[in-house]
Amino acid sequence: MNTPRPPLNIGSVERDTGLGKDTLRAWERRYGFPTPDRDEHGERLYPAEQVDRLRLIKRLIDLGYRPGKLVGAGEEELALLGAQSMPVAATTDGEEIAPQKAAPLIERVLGELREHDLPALQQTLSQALLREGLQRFVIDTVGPLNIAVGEAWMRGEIEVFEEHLYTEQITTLLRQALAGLAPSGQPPRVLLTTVPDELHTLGLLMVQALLALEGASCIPLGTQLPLFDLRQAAIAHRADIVALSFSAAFPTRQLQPLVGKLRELLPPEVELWIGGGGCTRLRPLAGLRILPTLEGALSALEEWRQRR
Ligand code: B12
Repeated sequence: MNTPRPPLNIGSVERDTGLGKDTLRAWERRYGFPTPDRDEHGERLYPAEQVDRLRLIKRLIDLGYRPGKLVGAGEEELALLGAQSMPVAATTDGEEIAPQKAAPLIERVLGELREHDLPALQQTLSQALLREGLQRFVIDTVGPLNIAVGEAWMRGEIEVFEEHLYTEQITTLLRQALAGLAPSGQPPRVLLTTVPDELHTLGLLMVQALLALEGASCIPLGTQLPLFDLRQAAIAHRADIVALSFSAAFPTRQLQPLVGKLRELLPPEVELWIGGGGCTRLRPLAGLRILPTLEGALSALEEWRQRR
């Protein structure tokens, strides 16, 4: 059974939903939603259900809906728009797979997470990896699973600790698979990391698995590497490519200036590849390759090899 979720203050709601404090206050005045409670100091406290609704509204705004229409929409209308906008993943051959094709496995994994059945979860995931092979597992299974786990968390159907357990299991499994691949020593040399404030690691690990399988030499540097250290690392490792992941949670305001600054810092011959849910908000820039999908990383690798 789910335990009651605590209310959040305005700063936490801003971080969680990506909606700025000014926007939250303006909507309250203009549309009469959200309707936060107040703590003993008079500060706003947002009930978890309102935060769920705000998260959904933000996602729909990112998809191009107008705030005014969404904030005032009824529960049913919003739920319908939300269901219609559920992300759909694609297989390597472009066929849609989520939620239909991956659905039984997704249901099983979510069930095992909710039941806290770790051995069963480990078995389900490692069997899927062995059955499908690393490339298809990463693209066809882990991709849709991430989305489903994220959606379940957003709807309050799984707890934060259950989401963490999922991430740890996938991380362990992908690291084990990577450890089994002999280092190729072949170009390109790809340095993988995230910038400060970007905590999501799975995207990087997924890309690493795909590139390593194709014989690229991957240099994983974990998350949150400051930009100057990134430049130093690229030079020290003689990287051909710096590959970064930005999740959809990364603040839009920071994205473009930060990427521009990094591009200036990196030696011009080092390619900059950026992927993840956040990268679709980036504007094109000379010397920058925007790769919203995992398949994009495979094509970009092939092109890099043809160019050299
Ligand atoms: C696990 C998880 C976490 C974990 C991460 C732990 C870890 N070690 O990674 C923790 C708990 C830390 C976390 C925190 C947060 N999270 Co989170 N998280 C997730 C979850 C469930 C899945 C994993 C993930 O890493 N996804 C990111 C990658 C794998 O997916 P992607 O960005 O879409 O990228 C795809 C491709 O673009 C490609 N790709 C990714 N990187 C790259 C790089 C290259 C070079 C290439 C070629 C391709 C590529 O790979 C993916 C293919 O599937 C996602 C759900 C989801 N849909 O992914 C939410 C999700 C990303 N998180 C979300 C949110 C809101 C947050 C928080 C703000 C929540 C909070 N209250 O604090 C914080 C932000 C933390 C921060 N500062 O970064 C939202 C973002 C929504 C939005 N529009 O803003 C999501 C989408 C969940 C949701 N449905 O609402 N999260």
